[in-house]
Amino acid sequence: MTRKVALITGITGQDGAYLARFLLEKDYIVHGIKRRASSFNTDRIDDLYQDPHTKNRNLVLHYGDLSDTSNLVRIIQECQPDEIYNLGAQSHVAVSFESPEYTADVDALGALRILEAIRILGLEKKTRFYQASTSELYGLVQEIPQKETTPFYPRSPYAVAKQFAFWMTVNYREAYGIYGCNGILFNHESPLRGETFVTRKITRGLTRIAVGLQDCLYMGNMNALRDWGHARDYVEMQWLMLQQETPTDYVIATGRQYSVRQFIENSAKELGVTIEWRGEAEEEVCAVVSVENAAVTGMKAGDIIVRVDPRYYRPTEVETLLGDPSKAKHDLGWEPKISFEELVAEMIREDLKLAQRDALVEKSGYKIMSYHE
Ligand code: NDP
Ligand code: GDR
Repeated sequence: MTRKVALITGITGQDGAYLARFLLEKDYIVHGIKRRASSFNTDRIDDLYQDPHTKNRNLVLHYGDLSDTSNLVRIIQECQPDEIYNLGAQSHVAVSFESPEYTADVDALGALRILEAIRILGLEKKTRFYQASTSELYGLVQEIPQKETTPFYPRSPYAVAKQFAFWMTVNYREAYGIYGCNGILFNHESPLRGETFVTRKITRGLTRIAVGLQDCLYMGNMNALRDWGHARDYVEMQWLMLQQETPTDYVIATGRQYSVRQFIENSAKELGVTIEWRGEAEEEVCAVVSVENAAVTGMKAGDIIVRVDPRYYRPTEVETLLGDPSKAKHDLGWEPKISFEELVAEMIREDLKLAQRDALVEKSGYKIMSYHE
């Protein structure tokens, strides 16, 4: 039997790394697009890397960019993929307010460029297309919980760009018969999550405080509510969507919701520390250690370990998101396997290892650069 070929844009990101692993285990030949950078940027997939001199490679990386049409056409022509997973994006909502035009170019037009490449190359019947759509489309929510039929109300340049890509995928499906699907994924996290997204910022920050590398963690809107799942569960669904007879769009979520504050509380609990919230006005809210753990030397009773910094507020915020994944369960038998508690525990465990390593390096007299964003 001939092996299936997949092309992943955004292979160096969180989902790209989990999806590449998943597809390689299913015996796919995986091609990925990585951006040229002035230093190595493939940490998340370094364990999968195969030297270009290896014969019959299963994983092939191509330099490219979603803003570069001719590059995308050439790569797609070269690898003739059975499946394209468009995961590449400027994916940070707050950053999209600072770089709206770039975000639109990559997140909106990037998807269109791939869909057009499929058409130009006459691959409409061969190549299936997955678009990484998002719960951010619901923005100012019109219905709780959100499902496939809930109206969109995007609240950031990121979400507006993703809405364009969503409808382009639907339009190319209807107009040209391309097998295209949108996965409307709610937030999903893991130890590979980018350091500036809220969950990873919390697990990284608290573990660094725990080992004495930093004093306090500065946060934005801690009342925001999210439906957080694990990336490992969600990439399985991305693949499943492309294996059906008829293409359609799916909400992928857990159906459970927590606040940013609860994420902080659970993370502290994983470290064996209890916190108490103080402060009335939103900007004065802070988390104080109430029960310490002798093994956690950087957190003593009475220490303020979390404060608010309004610089992390967004011009328009998405206050609450809660997904209804019933359609995915009904049609594809998909259910998330990893719980919120397990997710937090895994992220704390992995970040604690990194913090302990960094503390050791600092103790040996070397400076570790630490960014707080
Ligand atoms: P990441 O930010 O971790 O990864 C984004 C990937 O896109 C990286 O490989 C990045 O490359 C690449 N990329 C960025 N700009 C370009 C560009 N101009 N051209 C080509 N590639 C580019 O995101 P996630 O893995 O978390 O998310 C994957 C996709 O799913 C994204 O499209 C995101 O918007 C969407 N999504 C994510 C959700 C989540 O909760 N994680 C939920 C819903 C949707 P580099 O490594 O060089 O930066
Ligand atoms: P989000 O994720 O915007 O939902 O987009 P993020 O983790 O950045 O924010 C979640 C919520 O936490 C609040 N928040 C903070 N966020 C960050 N990053 N930093 C802070 O200090 C902070 N304090 C509070 C935010 O205001 C927000 O309400 C993610 C991305 O992965 C998108 O690409 C994806 O489409 C959506 O999830 C679903």
